[in-house]
Amino acid sequence: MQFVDEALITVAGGRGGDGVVAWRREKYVPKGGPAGGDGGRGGDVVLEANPELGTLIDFRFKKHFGAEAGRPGSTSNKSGRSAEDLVIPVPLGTLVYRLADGTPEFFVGDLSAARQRLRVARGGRGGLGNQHFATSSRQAPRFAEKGEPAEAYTLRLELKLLADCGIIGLPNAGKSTLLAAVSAARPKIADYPFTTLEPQLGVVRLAPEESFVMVDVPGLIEGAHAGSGLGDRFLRHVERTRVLVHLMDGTHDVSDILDAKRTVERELELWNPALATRATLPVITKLDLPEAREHFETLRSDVAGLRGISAATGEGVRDLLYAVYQTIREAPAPQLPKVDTPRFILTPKEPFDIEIAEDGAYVITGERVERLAAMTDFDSDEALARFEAVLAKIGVERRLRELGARDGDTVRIAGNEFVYS
Ligand SMILES: Nc1nc2c(ncn2[C@@H]2O[C@H](COP(=O)(O)OP(=O)(O)OP(=O)(O)O)[C@@H](O)[C@H]2O)c(=O)[nH]1
Ligand SMILES: [Mg+2]
Repeated sequence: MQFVDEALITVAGGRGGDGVVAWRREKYVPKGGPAGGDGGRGGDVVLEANPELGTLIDFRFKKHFGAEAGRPGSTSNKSGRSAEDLVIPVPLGTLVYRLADGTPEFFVGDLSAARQRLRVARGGRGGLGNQHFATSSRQAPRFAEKGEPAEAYTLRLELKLLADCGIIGLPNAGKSTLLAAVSAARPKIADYPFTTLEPQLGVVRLAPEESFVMVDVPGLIEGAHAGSGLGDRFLRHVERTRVLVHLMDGTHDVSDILDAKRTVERELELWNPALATRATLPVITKLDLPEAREHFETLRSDVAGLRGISAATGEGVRDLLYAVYQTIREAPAPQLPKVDTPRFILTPKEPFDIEIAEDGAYVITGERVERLAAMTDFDSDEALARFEAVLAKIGVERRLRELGARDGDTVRIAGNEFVYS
């Protein structure tokens, strides 16, 4: 069983609806003023944490998600309808990263609370209708703005599976042996301490609808909370469980067993005081060995709720699993450590860049100019004039001159070619 579930998906917001060119119609007025409505907003793509989902497996089959575009505006200054957001359910605990060629991935957010939402791609805003472009010198603008292109990203989703039950105890207590006996997990088992180096997950199935996830962590030793034996790396997995099974090696002397129990309890509490009150089932292991059975009989009167099991013969194991299952159903969900979800960060507006291509053309790139180009209807001379006016205003014109552009040179922006003049 995989510990981390992953998926790559693409998300695209909906493009904004186009603004339109229209004129007011009034009685006795041959042609009224501009009355073209604005386009509607394109939909955002939003992830929503759904506690009923357990894996990211659905994303193996559906990987591409696009929100609807906004509708174009219409006459009489009527705006187009905005599109609904596209809401994609993901399991609780999903981490979201954004990928981009050649740059490290960017952490977008963590969906750690039920129904929490995270916007992962913004829809485009609607283009403005011609009503907005009237000025005293241009009373009849015959152009409108096109809808804004939307954001589109490739995301990596990562799900850290949450275990319901943690198996804890000193090294060599028999934790991995128990996990292997009750699940399909195949952790390494050996007669020496620190056999297990990474947490191992297994799904325990009691009946078709009754299952839980168990995590077997490396043995806890004194100082684990401060990092000894890599304790700090796996104690956080234990932290998220609803019930703990505390295994004690029955072959040890009675006084050593009690010492071990206190050591483990202290380490848990030092790591997180909430663990001191977590439901815990104390269990003596290796009951098939005579000395273990003897120690178990002695300890029963001292340790409340003590159970005995043998993972080798299966004795007591079924009862233990049902007790674990019952406790999980009754236990409250553990308080997860709070993760601050960063607010959605918009792609920064970069200033434009001008490069001279091999054929001598000036190639202008940059989010703002490319967006402006995408929203301009180049079939309209007036729209083109406005486009040039904006370029001049943000300094593109001056920079071209500085670079030596002359009349007749080619200028390229986002796939459109212009003649410099
Ligand atoms: N006789 C007997 N031996 C057992 C039983 N459970 C575990 N063992 C043995 O105890 C030794 C340690 O078992 P593991 O399951 O590797 O112990 P662990 O707690 O996972 O150990 P670490 O990963 O090192 O912390 C192995 O030699 C097992 O075969 C049992 O029920 N009966
Ligand atoms: Mg182990």
